[in-house]
Amino acid sequence: MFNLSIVIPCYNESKSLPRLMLACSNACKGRNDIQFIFVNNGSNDDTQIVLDQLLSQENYAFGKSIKVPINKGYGFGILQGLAAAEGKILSWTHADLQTDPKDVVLAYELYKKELDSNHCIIKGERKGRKLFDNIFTGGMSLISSLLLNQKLWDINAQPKIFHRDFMNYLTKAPYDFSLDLYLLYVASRMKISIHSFPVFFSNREFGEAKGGGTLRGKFKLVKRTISYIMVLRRDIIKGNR
Ligand SMILES: Nc1nc2c(ncn2[C@@H]2O[C@H](COP(=O)(O)OP(=O)(O)OP(=O)(O)O)[C@@H](O)[C@H]2O)c(=O)[nH]1
Ligand SMILES: [Mg+2]
Repeated sequence: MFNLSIVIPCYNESKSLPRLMLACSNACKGRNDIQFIFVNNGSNDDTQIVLDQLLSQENYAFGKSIKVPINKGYGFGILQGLAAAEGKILSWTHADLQTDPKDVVLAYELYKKELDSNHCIIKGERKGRKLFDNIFTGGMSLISSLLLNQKLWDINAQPKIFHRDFMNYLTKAPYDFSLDLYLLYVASRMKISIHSFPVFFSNREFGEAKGGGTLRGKFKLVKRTISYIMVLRRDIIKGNR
């Protein structure tokens, strides 16, 4: 069994993959307790071809790929990757080279230090971003915290890392970008401690920014996040979550 599984959802990331794979290889150099799972999340570019080609190389034996035939959202892809993960500790991060896969290994070391029970979550806190992006994130964190009555900060920062037992509590995980919020919300409601550590976050180099990177993306993210928070709030009232 691996100690750590790192799930990396890939949606139309064929251009990022060669450098990502190299970065993953550097991140786990000299150890054999780490497994990488690359999820081709229903891409319509050459992601699968590039993944197959890279993973057939001997020096990338730390990784395996799984394929979601039709894209059903970011969260769905991650959940499929987590279901295929064999590690005791599970995690996810992004494929677009905005965060270094080394951060996950660092998070794992922090996790082991923090851990006196099975229950804690380690997450990144993004540094090196533009002022506007920081203000946006601050605003979203504040709104989410107030509406959900939990202290939540830099929700979409990567990576996220937690014990595999925690999966038992993620029974109503959403299939879209709200998965990061859901994980932190469930942990926070259960009084599981969430520790942040600084991660450097750079600009997207290849491919198209599909999430919160553009103004349009930000608008969609706010709309979706608020409507998802309302779903969570309704469930709190009903006592379901
Ligand atoms: N948008 C999107 N990304 C996905 C999906 N599945 C996996 N991903 C991956 O999720 C990661 C984050 O997506 P991005 O589009 O970069 O979102 P973001 O980092 O919030 O925003 P940007 O600043 O626009 O890059 C990337 O590694 C994507 O390849 C999906 O269904 N939609
Ligand atoms: Mg990104």
